Amino acid sequence: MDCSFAEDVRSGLTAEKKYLLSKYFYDDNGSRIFQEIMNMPEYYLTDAEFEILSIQAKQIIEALDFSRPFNIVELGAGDGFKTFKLLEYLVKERIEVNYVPIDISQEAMDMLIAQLKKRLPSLNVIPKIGDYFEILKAFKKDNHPSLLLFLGANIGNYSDKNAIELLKLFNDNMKKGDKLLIGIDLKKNPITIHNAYLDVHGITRRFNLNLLLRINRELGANFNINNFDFYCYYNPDNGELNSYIVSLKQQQVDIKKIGLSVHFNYNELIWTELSKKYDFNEINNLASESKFSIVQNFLDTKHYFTDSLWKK
Ligand code: AVJ
Repeated sequence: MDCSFAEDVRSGLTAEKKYLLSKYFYDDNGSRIFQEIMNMPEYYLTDAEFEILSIQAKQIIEALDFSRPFNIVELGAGDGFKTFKLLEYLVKERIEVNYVPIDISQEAMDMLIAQLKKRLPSLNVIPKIGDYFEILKAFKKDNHPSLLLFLGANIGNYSDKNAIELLKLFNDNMKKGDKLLIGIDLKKNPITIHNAYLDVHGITRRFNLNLLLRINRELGANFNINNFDFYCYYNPDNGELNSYIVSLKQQQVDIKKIGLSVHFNYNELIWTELSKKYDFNEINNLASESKFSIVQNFLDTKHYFTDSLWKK
């Protein structure tokens, strides 16, 4: 069992303001619920990015200005659904690339490889399971230029300081001239954002409460999820969408495997996630603080989302 999960749960639930880390949402059940989120019409992010990569594949590849062949290294490839359109374009145009999907889930990777074998049999795929930076390091030594993909607005989960730190690490592991295509959710009508996260179907609620079920299963806890609810709110002043689990009564939960009893007050919150929305000033700042220059922003037609192309 992952012992850092145990330690992170302990730190989070003994803190003055309780929290759980959003990276733990994605166990097998959580990943399935996240698929459901991406399929909701309210969750505009997936459609917007899919549109960008479908309609503007040619423009994105041209803006790279890379010699061939080149590498496309995708951080957190998941099911590869969004990237498919970009890869399809490359195959169709006979542009020679090495596609290197990186993910922590072997199950997701096997599915991705099977799909690509079937639908793009001529694509050269080099799958990697494991640590992003170890794998990136190897491509820093490669003779061919690399495009890093960090899609899906994952950067939104990081605080300003942590985002810059992560992007600097990417930068350190790239060659001069390598590029990064990073998916960023933009500030927009707050009602649109609100509806994408506090969804009427209760799917995002299930996604959050699944984390308590994971703690039950993996750490022998006795959370009763009927005694908890989900809440999130968007602050248009700073672009922060913060998510919480709410304790619906005063209660105690025992987490057997880490020998911890946690007391919850009536209406006490557990903070679970930041999903930060950006404007272009903030994007410029993020890029320059992490030593990148911006080549071009590729937006969807509604201007909800950008795939921002940066150069080292
Ligand atoms: C996968 C981190 C981009 O923050 O929008 C979706 C996760 N959380 N609904 C996001 C999520 C609630 C998602 N990211």
